[in-house]
Amino acid sequence: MMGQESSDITSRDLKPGRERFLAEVVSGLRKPKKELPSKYFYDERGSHLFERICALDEYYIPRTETSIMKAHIEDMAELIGPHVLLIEYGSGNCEKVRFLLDHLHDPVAYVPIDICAEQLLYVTQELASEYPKVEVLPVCADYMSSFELPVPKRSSDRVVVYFPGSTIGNFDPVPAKHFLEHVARVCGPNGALLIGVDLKKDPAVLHRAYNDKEGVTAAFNLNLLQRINRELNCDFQLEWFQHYAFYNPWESRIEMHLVSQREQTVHLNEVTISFSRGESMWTESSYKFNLDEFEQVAMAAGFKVEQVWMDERHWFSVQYLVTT
Ligand code: AVI
Repeated sequence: MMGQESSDITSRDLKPGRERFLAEVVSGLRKPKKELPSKYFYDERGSHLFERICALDEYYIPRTETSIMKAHIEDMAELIGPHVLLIEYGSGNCEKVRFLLDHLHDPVAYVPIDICAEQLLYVTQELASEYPKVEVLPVCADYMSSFELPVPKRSSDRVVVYFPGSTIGNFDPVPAKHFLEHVARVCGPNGALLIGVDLKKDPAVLHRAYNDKEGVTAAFNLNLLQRINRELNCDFQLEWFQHYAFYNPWESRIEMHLVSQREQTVHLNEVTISFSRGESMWTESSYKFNLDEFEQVAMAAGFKVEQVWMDERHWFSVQYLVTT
């Protein structure tokens, strides 16, 4: 079978530029409680490290989500229906969507949206030749910003957004609501969202998942500083910062930090930032939900929860939401 030529793929590069990256980093480091934006984890090395995290024994999310998808894919495909335009936010290596595409009924087009341009282009070219009947229209963007969706050649019956992996947990509550409102608008009146949502569980399980023995999560966290050094002309000394992740049960979230091991100063272009010993930069939150809490969030954003599938231990859920 002939695949689509790579030149057929319209990749729209709308990712944030260097100026915005610098502005976000400087403003985060000037806050009384320093923070760095987690969306910048995913440069080429960060994306590879994240793939390694996904293969770790301790990091239960991909395994559990896949088992739920395998057990219920026929029901999911039935609910989604034929001739859909499928959009995936944060498509990464596009591994998970293959399984969905294999079971959907004649999907019209697939729009992967990701911030990592290198990976997006390479992966979607492969995907386009594997699925010659599905028009693949990649968009390189920070998905919190608004952008125009590409229009497929064939018309679709409905727009369905796929958002696996519980990436929704990486948003704070207000941005999470805004993001889901944005998704509801993109889906339109007859639209739907198939979303992975990580659930509350024994904090010891959560702690292990973000503090793996091999130190891959630590390397992923520290890679953010390496990226800032390289792209923003900065001089973070990586050996003077330590990965620190813990579950905060009052806020229902894993917090990832990088903690300064000594008093030090760091230079970012003309800006100087001082750190005291033990001072932290907050790099990521990963919220965990119970079903009622997530339903409230979904309803506030204009969705109705139509179906929830879970694993036996109730560690993770895949949910099918429709626009109201
Ligand atoms: C992408 N996201 C859902 C991951 C999570 O579990 O919050 C990112 C991650 N950070 C550390 N390990 C994995």
